[in-house]
Amino acid sequence: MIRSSRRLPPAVASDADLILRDAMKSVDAPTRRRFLERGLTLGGLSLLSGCALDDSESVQAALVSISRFNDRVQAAIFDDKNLAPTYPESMITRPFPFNAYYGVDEVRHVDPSTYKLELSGLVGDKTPWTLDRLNTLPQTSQVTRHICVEGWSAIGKWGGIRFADFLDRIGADKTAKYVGFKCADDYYTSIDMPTALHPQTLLTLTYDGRTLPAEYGFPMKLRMPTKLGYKNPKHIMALFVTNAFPGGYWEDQGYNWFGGS
Ligand SMILES: Nc1nc2c(c(=O)[nH]1)N[C@H]1C(S)=C(S)[C@@H](COP(=O)(O)O)O[C@H]1N2
Ligand SMILES: [Mo]
Repeated sequence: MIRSSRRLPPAVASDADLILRDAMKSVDAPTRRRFLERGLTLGGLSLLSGCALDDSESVQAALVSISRFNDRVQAAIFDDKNLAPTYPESMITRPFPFNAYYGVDEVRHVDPSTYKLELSGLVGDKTPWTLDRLNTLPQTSQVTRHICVEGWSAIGKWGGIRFADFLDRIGADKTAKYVGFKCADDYYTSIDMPTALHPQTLLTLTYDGRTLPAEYGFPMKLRMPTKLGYKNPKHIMALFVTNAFPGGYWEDQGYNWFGGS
């Protein structure tokens, strides 16, 4: 039976509030903000999910399923012909902010002389790529806005290889669902194939005209102006093409997997 919290006696209603508030901790911050802005109540959530939600487990499950639904809606409305805004170089944010799940004093330093980008999964040519070889591919650059869910955004200039060209070059199966990334820290993430093929998705080797500095992800950051900051992996060591959902560092802790910006 579907219940409305308005019909609950006050004592139960406040229990309901507590259950909802507790379960909210399991969803990502932007989703939580949207729920709160719309004044989501336990009764409202019951209506959305069509279930009587009377314990924190079922409330949590309902919230997570809405968050997954949100991923699918974002994927469905994603248009690969829709370009993110670009900016004049005069608007670049200086200094550009650093962010990671650790402080700047713990930034990883990858050795360029031994570095090789490892490839696996549904790709035709799995030969690892040295930086010299990556630098022989045609390069392009763009000035775009990076948006972090922690509440800041900044404009920066990244240069590198169009990711779609790179996927062509390695014979990636472009009908596969995901591209996953493993980084030199414990970070990992994955993206949908339409975003991987988007013309503004770049495998970047430079920041503001110089070799990508360590804090911004040397030797390589995948830069996607169509996605939130946490979807943009730095210090990429390996990538793979797959149909098995790979998740991500923050995504596995409740952030939206699609993460569109
Ligand atoms: N390897 C790695 N990549 C990462 C992260 C990280 O902690 N490790 N943090 C992500 C987040 S949340 C943000 S906002 C951006 C920050 O990139 P910046 O330091 O160039 O601003 O990197 C993303 N990519
Ligand atoms: Mo972020």
